Amino acid sequence: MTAPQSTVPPIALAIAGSEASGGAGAQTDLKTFHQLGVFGCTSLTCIVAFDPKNGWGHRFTPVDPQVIHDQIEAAVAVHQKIDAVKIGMLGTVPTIDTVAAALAEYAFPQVVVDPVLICKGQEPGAALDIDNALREKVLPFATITTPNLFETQILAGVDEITSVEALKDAAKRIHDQGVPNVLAKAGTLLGTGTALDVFYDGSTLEVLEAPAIGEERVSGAGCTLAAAITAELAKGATPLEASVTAKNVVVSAIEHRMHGGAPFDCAYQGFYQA
Ligand code: PXL
Repeated sequence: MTAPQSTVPPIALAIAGSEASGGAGAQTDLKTFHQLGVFGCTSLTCIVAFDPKNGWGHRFTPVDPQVIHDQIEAAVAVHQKIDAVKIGMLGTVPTIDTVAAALAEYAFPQVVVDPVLICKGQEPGAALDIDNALREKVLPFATITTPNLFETQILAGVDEITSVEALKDAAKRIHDQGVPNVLAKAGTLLGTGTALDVFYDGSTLEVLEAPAIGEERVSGAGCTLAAAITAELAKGATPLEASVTAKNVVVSAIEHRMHGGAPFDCAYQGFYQA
């Protein structure tokens, strides 16, 4: 018996870290891809396990760079065609070098770079090296990057951003470094009463706003946003269309967040409906 012919979904690859609770990282990426009708595959860059006995710090274990490359090679070889790639947490300079080399080797058509600069539990001394390596080696491959407010300041090289105008200026500065599309995310941090992000593609500058839901940070919101953009790009949306849809996905994922024993909640994508 032959398998029924069905519509073949687009395919997205997350090059990202595992976060064991399933609230963030590659687990979030896969759930978001699936919810949006996209087949997900992964290359894990590191394993993060929160430490409940030590302030929920991040126990961080990098994956061997060769193994990261092997996973990308395997995903490409199996599927032949990857429609879009999401880059999440990389975490070390050797990982950044390996991923940058793979991006050059495979020339993926769409690359979403979520510039996760450093996570709790890593050596603060490594942060600057990681920032610089990410900017110099991975950002040049980005179709779009999705920095949060802190990452926007670092990538744009500006002082603290406290206004929408300053956020727009920072998004332009990142674009001017050669990134075609920038979604600079302030979330609720500019005190607008909304979750506010700025999209810039060199000509269109859009302020995207969504209702702010609660004051608490929700783990996985940033991962969900970037993964949803990746899925929408894989389906053929423009970067602006993908960003608008992705914000709606995040609103739903925060509305349906999971409460547990940690001092933060986890985004859940499973109730999103287009
Ligand atoms: O949300 C940022 C993030 C991305 N990737 C991994 C993480 C986290 C935050 O905890 O653990 C693997």
